[in-house]
Amino acid sequence: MKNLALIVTSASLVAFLTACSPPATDETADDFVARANSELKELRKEVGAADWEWRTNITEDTAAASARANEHYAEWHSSMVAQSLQYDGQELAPQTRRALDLLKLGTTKPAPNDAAKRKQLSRILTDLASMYGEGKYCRNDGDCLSRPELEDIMAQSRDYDELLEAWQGWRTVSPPMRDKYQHFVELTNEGARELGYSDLGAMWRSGYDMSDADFQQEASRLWEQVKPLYEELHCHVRAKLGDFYGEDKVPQDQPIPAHLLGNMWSQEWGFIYDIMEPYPGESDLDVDRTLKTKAYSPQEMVRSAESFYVSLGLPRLPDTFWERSMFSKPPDREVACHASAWGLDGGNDLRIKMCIKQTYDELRVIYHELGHNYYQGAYKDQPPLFQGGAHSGFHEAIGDTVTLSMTPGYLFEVGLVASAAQSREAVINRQMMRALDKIAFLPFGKLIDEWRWDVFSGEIRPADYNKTWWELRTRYQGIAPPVTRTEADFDPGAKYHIPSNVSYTRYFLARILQFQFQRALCAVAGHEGELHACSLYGSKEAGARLQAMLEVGQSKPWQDTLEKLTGTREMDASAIIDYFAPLMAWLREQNKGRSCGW
Ligand code: X8Z
Ligand code: ZN
Repeated sequence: MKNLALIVTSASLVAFLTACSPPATDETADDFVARANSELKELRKEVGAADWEWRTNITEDTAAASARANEHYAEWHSSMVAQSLQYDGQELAPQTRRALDLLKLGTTKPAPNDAAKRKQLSRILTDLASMYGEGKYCRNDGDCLSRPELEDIMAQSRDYDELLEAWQGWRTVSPPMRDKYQHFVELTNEGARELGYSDLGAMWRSGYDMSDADFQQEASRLWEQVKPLYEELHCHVRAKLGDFYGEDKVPQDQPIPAHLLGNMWSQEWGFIYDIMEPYPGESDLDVDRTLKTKAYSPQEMVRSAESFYVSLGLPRLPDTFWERSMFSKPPDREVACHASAWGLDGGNDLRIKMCIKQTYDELRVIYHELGHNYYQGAYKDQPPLFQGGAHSGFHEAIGDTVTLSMTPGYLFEVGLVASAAQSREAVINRQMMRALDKIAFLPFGKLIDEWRWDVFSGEIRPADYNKTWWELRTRYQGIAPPVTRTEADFDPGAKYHIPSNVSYTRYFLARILQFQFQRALCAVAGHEGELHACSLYGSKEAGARLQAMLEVGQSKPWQDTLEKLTGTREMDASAIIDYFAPLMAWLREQNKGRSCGW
């Protein structure tokens, strides 16, 4: 049935587009691509500037200006894709064909080719993102808490009821998004169909240099590879939470209550390390304390991340980065605090936008964001259509790869911890801290788009948005909402990437790829011994190899780029499995006699 739908859709696409597109000109495909590149360059400047203004100062006016700029882009995009159809069926150089394919994929929110609908879509998207960015939970006494404040409670409180209030409180932000989200799905699906895709999910999945079916199979294969790691971690964490909160609160044969994992979305669990620490006091991993006692400013934290990249032989960030980035939450205006990296003006104007807090977790987010910036800076000489990650997972994986080098030895060397214990116990502690972020995240990273793909395909009906969300959360993550949820709630909307329409499989792939990259780069750096002990800090050889990959951008299929770095054309979880081998052996010991699963 699916195939038939596709054929019908592309037939109607041709009919629709040939009716709307300007007559074929004698512009060659190469000339057309050159024009697309030069127009794209200008348009990206316009959209980037408007979006930056809005995300760093959310007002009615800045939202309207961003909506207008995005609408303008959508109009250009529809028209260019229509014009590009004249080259279908022509024999073209592979790079020209690739550029045309990427042009078609040049939006994550395809608008219908109808001015009124385009305007509507653009406005809905800014409304949704503004609602998230401005979201607050107001108590009855009139006291209001922003998302970063609520996240602090989730991370620090160990009081069951206080955690529950913060968890529920943040989810009061999203029910008003529900109707808008449903409308967004209808409009973007219409846009995707006009471009020849069966729905928006199919369009997103087509950006991976393989067929849709193969891509879905790849993602499932990778999940099956890493699932045993997650199951061991889940089992142990549930047992320890049962000890801490009582087995009446955390029943040992049930999913874990979602508000006890130290994170608003239960996606990364590093903040409950204190409850999980395998060998208390065995190693100094308290970077938070150093950041506070040494009074690191946000700028200094960013400088410290930059110096890692510089140690690899990568360039310093430009002055404009330091002048124009937003490092802290301004007191006088609403901003979107969710961290992001910007490569404005074709990568010549790099910036980050964050509300940096003085924690190790945030330091790692800074490394992550700078990974995006170094990628953007490295591919800036590619034509605009090739300025992107080899695939979106590559873009997310660069900064994370670098964080894998923050070994105890590195942290000690740069003065962020007082000692670098090397005992077996210290290794297990360290691995536990890492696993609570890296392994805990895997099912979450996988399920978000599974929900969205089914929403876009119509498999999930709007009347079941919340129910299906929790079904997936429970099935994949083994967690459950701590209070009854109904369709009066819209819990997907309480996660940034849903109202902001950022695809999420990228993060799942990145969690696996970063270990593959690390293994390859550690070999280049001459590291011997266990993978978890490798730090690339100071390795110019590894840096040169990394830079060579970054410069290619999106100009080649990702398989080529991966092969050049790692010698293999397949994404593969064996590196993450190797990396965590010591902890897995330890967890299996701990879990003996426990009944795992949910
Ligand atoms: O959104 C992000 C980055 C910006 S690309 C801060 N991440 C995902 C999330 O926060 O949900 C990084 C890890 C996963
Ligand atoms: Zn990112």
